[in-house]
Amino acid sequence: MKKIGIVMGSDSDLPVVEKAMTTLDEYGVPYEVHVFSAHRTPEQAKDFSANARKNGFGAIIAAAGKAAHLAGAIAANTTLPVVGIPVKSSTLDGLDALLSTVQMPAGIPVATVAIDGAANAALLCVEILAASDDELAEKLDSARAKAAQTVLEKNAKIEEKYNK
Ligand code: RP5
Repeated sequence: MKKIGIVMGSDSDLPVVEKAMTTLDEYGVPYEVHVFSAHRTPEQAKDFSANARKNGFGAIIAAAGKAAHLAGAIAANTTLPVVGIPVKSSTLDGLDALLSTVQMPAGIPVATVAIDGAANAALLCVEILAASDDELAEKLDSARAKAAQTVLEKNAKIEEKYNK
């Protein structure tokens, strides 16, 4: 199975990024984690993304806050799918990172999830791999069915309590 690359702009992003790791663990998807900054260590960020395909990666998650150009900088050097996580690490509550990550000009896509949306970033990567992996697709289907069942049970309790 291909690996997922997880890149964050600073170790201060780790508490958010950890949710992506635990989600990938749940699906048995291998990953590597790195701190590469688009502005502090741009050469390392470039080397990683430029060599990611030949190094066995299938998609890359890039998490950054503030003027968050990491996901775009990673995407500039690879045609692997790049999923951006805008991190809430500023006085602007992550809106700065959201706009910086989501507003990529045409030609260099970054699939941007919600502010701090690390679980969905990981799930999107699992779905990307599952496009050519039936076993992984079955795991996704079964997780969706389980989540639906949970909501149905909650609904039943609420209906029983309030609908006389
Ligand atoms: C961004 O600046 C990082 O992704 C982080 O979210 C933010 C703050 O970084 P630190 O100053 O905490 O290293 O580059």
